[in-house]
Amino acid sequence: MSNNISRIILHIDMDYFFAQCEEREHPEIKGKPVVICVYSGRGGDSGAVSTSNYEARKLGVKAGIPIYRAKKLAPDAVFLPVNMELYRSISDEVMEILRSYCERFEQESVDEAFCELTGKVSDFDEAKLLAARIKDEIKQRTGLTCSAGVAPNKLVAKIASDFQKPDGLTVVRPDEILRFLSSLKITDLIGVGKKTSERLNELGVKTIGDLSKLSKDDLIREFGQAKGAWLKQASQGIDDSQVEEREGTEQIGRIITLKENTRELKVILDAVDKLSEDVYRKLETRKLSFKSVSFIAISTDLKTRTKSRTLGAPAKDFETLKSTAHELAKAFLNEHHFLLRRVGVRVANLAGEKEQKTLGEF
Ligand code: DGT
Ligand code: CA
Ligand code: CA
Repeated sequence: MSNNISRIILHIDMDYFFAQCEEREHPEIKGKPVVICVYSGRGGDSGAVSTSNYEARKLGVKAGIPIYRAKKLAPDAVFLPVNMELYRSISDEVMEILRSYCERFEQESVDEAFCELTGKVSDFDEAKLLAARIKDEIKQRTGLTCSAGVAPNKLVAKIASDFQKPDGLTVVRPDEILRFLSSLKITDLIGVGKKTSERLNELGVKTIGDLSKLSKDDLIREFGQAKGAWLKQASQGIDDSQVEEREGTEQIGRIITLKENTRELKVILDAVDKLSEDVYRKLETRKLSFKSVSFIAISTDLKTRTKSRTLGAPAKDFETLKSTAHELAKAFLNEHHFLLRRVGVRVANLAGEKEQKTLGEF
C-alpha cells in the first residue's frame, strides 16, 4: 500500500439533465417522451438530439441521433430546442448546494461535479448517509433528481455515479473496487474512447477485468508509454488525481421568492439589494473578484430568464455589483411584461487574489 491516506470522493451527475430542466419548466410535459434538439439552423428538422428523457430513451431516442429519426421513433414526443440559459441557472442552484457540503469542489460540466468529503465524514457509511442527504436537498430545492457515486478516487466515483441511473446512489469501498470494475465494459472507463476500445476488442479484451489481466509492458507496447501505463492503473481503479476547483467555471448566485408576484420596481430593487449583499458577502469571504453580473427572473409560470452583462474589467466592490444588478433589473422589466415570482443575482468569471496579483504584476 502507498502512504496515501484513504480519500472519500463524491461524484454527482444530474439525470437526463436538459430534459429534466424542461420538465421542471413545463410540468404538463412530464410523463411524455421529451426530446431536446440542437437545430442546425439549416431549416426544418435538420440537426441532432442533445438529450432525451427516459420515456423517449425507451423508444430508442438518444443523444446524437438526427432529429428526423427521433421524430420517426417517437412521433408523439415533445420536441424542444436547447435553452442553455435555463440549464445554466438550474445548474448554478445545484452547484451551490453541492459546494456547501464539501471540503473541495470541482465542477466538471454543466451537470456534473466532484466533492471531496474526506474531512467531512469519517468512513464510507457516513459518506453514504451524507450523499443521500445531498441528493434529498437537491431534490427538495431544485426539484431535480441526480445520481451519486462515492469512492476513494475520482475515476471510480464517476463510474459509480453512472452505475445505477436515474436517481441512483452507489458506494464503492476501497476493498470493493476490483470486484466492482471487473464485469464493467472497458468503455465505462472514462478516458477509453472508440479507437482504444476497438483495438482492445481485437485483443479479446471486453471488460475492465480482462484489461487488468494484461501486463503493463504489453499495454505500453500497444498504446505507448503514457496511455499504456494509464490503462494499467485505471483497470485496477487506481487514480491519484485531486479534486480541484476549476478557475473560470465558478459562479455565485442567490435566488429568493418574492412575498407576492410583482413587477413593481421598488420591491424588485429592494430584493436585488438584499441578494447583492448576500452574493457580495460570499465574494468577500473568499476574496474573489467578478467580471460578469446577471439578473435572474422566474415568472409565475416558473419560466427562468436572465439578463447579463460582462464588465470591462474585473471588479470586487459592492457598489459595482449593486448598481450593475439594478441596471439589469430595470432593463429586464422594460423588456418583459410578466409578473415575477422569484428573482436572483449571480456573478461569474470569478478570480482569486493570486490570479489578480499575477495579472497585475505584468
Ligand atoms: P444521464 O446523465 O444519462 O441521465 O443523461 P444526461 O442527459 O444528463 O446526459 P449527460 O450527463 O451525458 O449530459 C448532460 C447534458 O449534456 C445533457 O442533458 C445534454 C448535453 N449533452 C449530452 N450529450 C450531448 C450531445 O451529444 N450533444 C449535445 N449537443 N448535447 C449533449
Ligand atoms: Ca447527466
Ligand atoms: Ca454528465
